[in-house]
Amino acid sequence: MENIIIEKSNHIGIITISRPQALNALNWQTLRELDAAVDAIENDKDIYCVIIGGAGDKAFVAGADISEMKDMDVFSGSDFGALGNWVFRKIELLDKPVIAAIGGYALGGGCELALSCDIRIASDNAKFGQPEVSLGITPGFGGTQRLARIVGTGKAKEMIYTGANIDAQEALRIGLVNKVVPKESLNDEAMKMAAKIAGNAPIAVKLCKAAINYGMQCDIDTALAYESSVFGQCFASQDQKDAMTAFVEKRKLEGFNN
Ligand code: CO8
Repeated sequence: MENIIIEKSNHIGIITISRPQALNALNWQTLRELDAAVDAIENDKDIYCVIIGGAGDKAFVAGADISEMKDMDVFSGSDFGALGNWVFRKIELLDKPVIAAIGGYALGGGCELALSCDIRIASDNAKFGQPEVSLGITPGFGGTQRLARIVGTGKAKEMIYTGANIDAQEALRIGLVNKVVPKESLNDEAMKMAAKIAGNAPIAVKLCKAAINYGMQCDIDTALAYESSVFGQCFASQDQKDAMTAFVEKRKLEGFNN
């Protein structure tokens, strides 16, 4: 891969989008590589939590690649939008939590990539925006849908209609990000949170993600029935046996084995 770096450390998978010459903008190639990277992470059962970041401290991702989009027509534009939506939905549905570590600009497709992750940690120099209408297009990688679900329709419409950027503190205030940290400690903070998640029972964490995602799309009774079913499934896992036995025997559990 040319524009994506995959690393692994202590059950944490790290995907870095690295096209510094274009502030990590997503072109066809990068989206295809990201798709393959997500597949690789999904297939690695030794990875329990994932971090997605951008190379350098200036940008997470400065959007979809404008120089490639400039000459697209209705067909290639639709295909490009569909590829982005395919990859971001795959991230959203990945069977392990994904943390976006957002250092610098997260604009257009970059903001949309962050929105498809479970948790967003921003550096204090981060800037978020959906500037598509200033370029004659709509958000095309899920922005009109996920932004409204995360920050509410009023704020989402303001950001999308004005195309104006907001800073990290405003993103925190409206619930777009979970946490803002000094830019020097962004990677450490993301690793710390990922390690905390990866230290919990992987099957339970995976089922929590599935239950929250599924429940947000259906009525409360269906959602609660789904929660009961995943709760029940946990009792088939060795993790549950080990963790509860350790608690009752007042000893520290050394780790989960699934
Ligand atoms: N695409 C391509 N190249 C980019 C992009 C981008 N999105 N962003 C930055 N670059 C390139 C610049 O062209 C420049 O290249 P070069 O050095 O060769 O001139 C290099 O990165 C550095 O950028 P700047 O010199 O502009 O750096 P500044 O610090 O002056 O500005 C900004 C940083 C403010 C981030 C500025 O680069 C900018 O405004 N970038 C564009 C941001 C943007 O509008 N993003 C949204 C794009 S639209 C989108 O994402 C739609 C997603 C859905 C698509 C669905 C398709 C159907």
